[in-house]
Parts: sequence; structure tokens; C-alpha cells
Amino acid sequence: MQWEGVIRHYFKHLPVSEKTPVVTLLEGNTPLILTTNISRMFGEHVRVYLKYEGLNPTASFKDRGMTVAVSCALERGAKAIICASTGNTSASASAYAAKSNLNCIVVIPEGAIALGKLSQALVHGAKVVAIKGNFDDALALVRKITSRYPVELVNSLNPDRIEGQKTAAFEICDVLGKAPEFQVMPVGNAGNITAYWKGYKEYKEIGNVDSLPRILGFQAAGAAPLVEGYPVKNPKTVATAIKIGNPARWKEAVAAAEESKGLIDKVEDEEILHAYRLLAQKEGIFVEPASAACVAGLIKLNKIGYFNKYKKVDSKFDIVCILTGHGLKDPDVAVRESPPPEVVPPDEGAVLEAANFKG
Ligand code: AN7
Repeated sequence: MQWEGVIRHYFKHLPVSEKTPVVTLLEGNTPLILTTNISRMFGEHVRVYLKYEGLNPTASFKDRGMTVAVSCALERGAKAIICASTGNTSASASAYAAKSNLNCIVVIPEGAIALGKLSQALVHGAKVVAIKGNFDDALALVRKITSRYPVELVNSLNPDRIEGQKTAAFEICDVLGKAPEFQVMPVGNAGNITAYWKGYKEYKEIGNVDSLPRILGFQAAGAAPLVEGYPVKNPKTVATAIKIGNPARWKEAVAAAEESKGLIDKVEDEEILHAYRLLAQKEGIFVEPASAACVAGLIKLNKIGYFNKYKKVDSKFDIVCILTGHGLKDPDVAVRESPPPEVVPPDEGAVLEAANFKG
């Protein structure tokens, strides 16, 4: 039988009823991939998994939240939706709006959106407005607009987004048969960390799992307000998805880290790009830079011995990294960070020599 999307699969856990017009692109049910080379860095008792959220319909985790947000907005009689975005929210909102004949406005920081994401919003027919400002300015604007006009906000301030996104935690538990011991994830506006923590807690409350993971969140060093403890005016990072200086769900993110006995830390762009290449070249997984931030964080924690006290001879544990967006979202970074192809004449010897292939 075909997978039915997160609303139908997790119906009783979501704010929907039989009357809700379900708008779905069959998001969710993404693979949980056991790593080969990354797991090896931890020794034989540790399994490191990748939750490949880039395989959602618009190639990021946002689709889980958007199916619920758009379905509930339609049920309330909405005619239009709006969001501010560093790119992925706009791509997802545009697609779900197209599917349901809603008007969609997306407000983005000019020149700061990865090419793949911009192309998605444009091709799905959203009204794309670029402002001369950053994401935080864009979010402040759309909050103001939605407080005055009949248009639904579909940023993760919308509780329906959190409800949908918590289903990823359910899927991880359903596959492992338990909660992992650690979950590592990138943090930007802090909706997703809020959603995962809610999902794990709910699954434990109803007895589907009997433990909770430690949540380890990572921000980019140039955009790490949760680590610095104050909003960052001009956030800077190669990971444009998480170039956010004043997260909307600040308190919830801090609570998730504290309640779970985890942490929120930061990683440098260099570390992000190292993890980006490692995932691509040692695991066969292409992600966008923001997603690589969590693996960069995992490597950083491992290096400083964070996991040592858990690595006892007889104790096995699982670490799940949330790979939030596909690498094709940001082809510019991929090309810029890789050696260009060598150009040679159409000649066998020249090709083999350029490929450094000795037979
Ligand atoms: C790939 O699209 O904020 O902490 O406007 O695209 O829930 O914000 C994207 C965020 C991580 C951070 N990874 O999640 C937007 C937007 C990717 C992302 C995050 C985003 P939150």
C-alpha cells in the first residue's frame, strides 16, 4: 500500500478531524540511514543514523509542518497564506498553496536565498517579494501583516507547523522501536527543535517509547543567538537556511535542550563545510550546508570527549542526525566548494590521465 502522508498516518496525534480537507504531497516516511564511515569514528557500540529529510516532496523537513498548516488554514476558510523565509519554508508553502489553490506570498531577504529554493517558490507561482533586509526583518514584517489582514501565517510560529513536524520524531521511534539516546539537529528559527521535543515527549506519554533522547542543537557560529544569549544583529554564515539572528521559538529551544539534558552549541563555517564534504564523500548523502551543521556538531562533541562517559564497553547507543534539507537546494555552494572538472580533448589517453586512472 502507498504511504499516505503524515496527516493520515499520524491522524490521531494531529489537530485534524474527518472534516479537515487534507492537502498532502505524501510527505514524511523518510529513510533513517545507518552511517558507515561516521559510525566508525565512535567504535562498535555506537550507531549513528541520518534522518534524510531532504527526501520530502519539496526536499526539506518543512513539508511535514506545511501539510498540517495548509490543511488547517483551508478548514478555517483561508484564501491566502504568507511566510518569511530563508528559503525552505517558501519552497514548501508555495508547493502546498499550489496544490490547494491558495494564494501564497513569500517574503525573503534579497540575495540571501539559495538558488534551488528561490527557483521552487518562483516556479510554483507564489508572489515572491524580496526585501532589503535580513530574515528577522522579513519575519517581523509578515507578523505585522498577518495581525492586520486576513492571511494565514505559515512560519513555525503557527502551532500547526510544530504539530506536523513532530511526526519526524514519531517515525524515528517507530523505526528504532525506541527513542535514540541522542538526537543532533541544526537550529535556526527553532521551530524544528520545538517540534521534535514535543513529539518525543508525546510518544513517551502514551507509552510508545519509555525513554527520551538528549537533544543536541547546533547553530552556525556567525548566527548563534541561542549560544551567545542575545539576538545577533547581522548574522553571517555559509548555511543560509539558518542565518537567523533572533529565533521566534527561543524559549522553547532552550527548554528542549535543558529538559532533555542536551545542549545548544555552535560550529564554524569551516566545520560545517568539512561535514558537508564528509557526508557527500563518505556516506553518499548530499545535504545543504545547514543540515551539515549537525554532523559538524557531532564531530566537535566527539573530539572533546562528550560521548566518552556513555561509551562504556557494554553500553550501546544510537545517535540520530537530522538532515533537514537536500544538497540540490544550494548548488552554488556545491560547485564553489569542489574542484572544477578538468577540460581535455576528446581523447582516451587524455581522459584517463585527467582521471588519474592507472588501470
Ligand atoms: C535546511 O525556510 O527558517 O530551527 O525560513 O531550512 O525550525 O528554523 C529554515 C530553517 C534547518 C532550521 N535546516 O530549522 C526557512 C527556515 C534547514 C532549514 C533549519 C532550516 P528551524
